[in-house]
Amino acid sequence: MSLMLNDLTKFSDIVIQCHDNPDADALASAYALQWYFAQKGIEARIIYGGAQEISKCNLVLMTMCLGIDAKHIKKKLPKTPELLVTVDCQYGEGNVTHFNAKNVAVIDHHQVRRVLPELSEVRSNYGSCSTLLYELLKAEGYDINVHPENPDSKEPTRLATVLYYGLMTDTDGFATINHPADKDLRDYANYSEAEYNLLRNSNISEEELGIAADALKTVYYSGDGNYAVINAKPCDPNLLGLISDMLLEVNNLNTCLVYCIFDDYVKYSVRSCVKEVRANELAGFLSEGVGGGGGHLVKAGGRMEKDLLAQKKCSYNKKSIFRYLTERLDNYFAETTVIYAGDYLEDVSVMKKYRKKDVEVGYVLSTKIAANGERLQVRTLEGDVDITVSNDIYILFGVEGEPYPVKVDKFKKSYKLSRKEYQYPGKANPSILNYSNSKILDVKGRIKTCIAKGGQGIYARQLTSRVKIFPKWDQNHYYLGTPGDYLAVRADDPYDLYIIAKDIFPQTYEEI
Ligand SMILES: [Mn+2]
Repeated sequence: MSLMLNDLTKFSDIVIQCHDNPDADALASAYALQWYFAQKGIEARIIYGGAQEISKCNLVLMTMCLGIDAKHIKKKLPKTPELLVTVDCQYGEGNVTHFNAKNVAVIDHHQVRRVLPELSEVRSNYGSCSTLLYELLKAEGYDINVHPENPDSKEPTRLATVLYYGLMTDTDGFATINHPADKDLRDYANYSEAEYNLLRNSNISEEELGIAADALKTVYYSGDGNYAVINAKPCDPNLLGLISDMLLEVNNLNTCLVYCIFDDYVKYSVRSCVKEVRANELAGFLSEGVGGGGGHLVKAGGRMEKDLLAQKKCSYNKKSIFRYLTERLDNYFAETTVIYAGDYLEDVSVMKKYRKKDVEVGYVLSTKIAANGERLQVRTLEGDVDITVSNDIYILFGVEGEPYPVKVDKFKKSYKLSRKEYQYPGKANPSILNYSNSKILDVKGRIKTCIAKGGQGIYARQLTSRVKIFPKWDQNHYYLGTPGDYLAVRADDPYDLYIIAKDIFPQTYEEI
């Protein structure tokens, strides 16, 4: 799965679809793709579905003043297009209204959540889809700063302005940028300052300013100082985000929630500025069983459905919803233990001792799969961990193929090598991302077999509440354990604590 824009030009009847309630990044990406097709003499239409027509002022401005012609389709497309390309979203997702198409392509920068069509390009660690369009255009030899009809002109281009604005809005005003491609677009785009400033300062309407002002007067601060909550009047999700951004600025406040109640659902926005609370994890926790939530480390959001709240005996009124959310937040903070490995000792005298079964697992030395010094993101079962490739770091693959980074001394102490050929248990490669090229590494063929030595064993106990462990090798990201998972302490190093997932533990360990 990967595509060049060129692959799409064999079609002539093309529709570009933004997600429902399009945001600036979706519109910008659609515009850039339409621009590309126009260079190839193909007229593509931009559409979006969903209940609502674009109403946010900056987006209206984008469509009116910058001439982005996006059609709101209320029912069906008049005719089935040969090709439908979703931008800033994936075909089949909940917020992407279904339209029939003979062929489908996906261009997106969110997490991959479903089987993608053959024609797909998803770069999940890009800050915006605009960045991806910039990269795809570059790959076709197009310079976003050049006017095709007047290559000598140094005037800013509309394309550069739109992409720059799309990136800005999706990265919290460039604050959350970390991918090099995002930085490239930010630094390279020759955007029109006049148009950009107008867009940037047309974020909310007078009415929305009023909603925000009213909302800010009704802050509830939790007694223990852990969080603050605001119930705003029904408003655009972007405004929710804006209110929560402002709320988080309060000193001594590290986590906050802003929500509004619609007829059938509650929409909320979560912010956190401390490493002990991942906003996306908290957003998911709040809606567990009643909806869904997610996002990024600092900014996240979600929704809770009215009918599912009813099943949890939460009446659908202001008071009950407020109580539901604050109880959930109180639980989250009260029942979560944060452990910083290195300065924490668990009382192992009350824990049972286990040894590793003679299970065969896989290993690879990190320098065999990437260049020395490169940064990798290893997606373990308990969270993403960043490592720097070196001869010191091995990656282990557990019984279900799940990757774990491990230091050389620990590896040599705990595992013996085997000549047996390794069979990776999963279908796709484990998720190990190389930051330098944003690609998932192809490691399956390079993994060798090793056998866990019983070693000194571990002490373990099953968790009854949430635990977050900052391991010794990554002080910025925690491993999350939820009830049922196991907290393990190495018998020969009481400072080495980690989490073992509940399904993995019985397969890998036996009591001694
Ligand atoms: Mn986006």
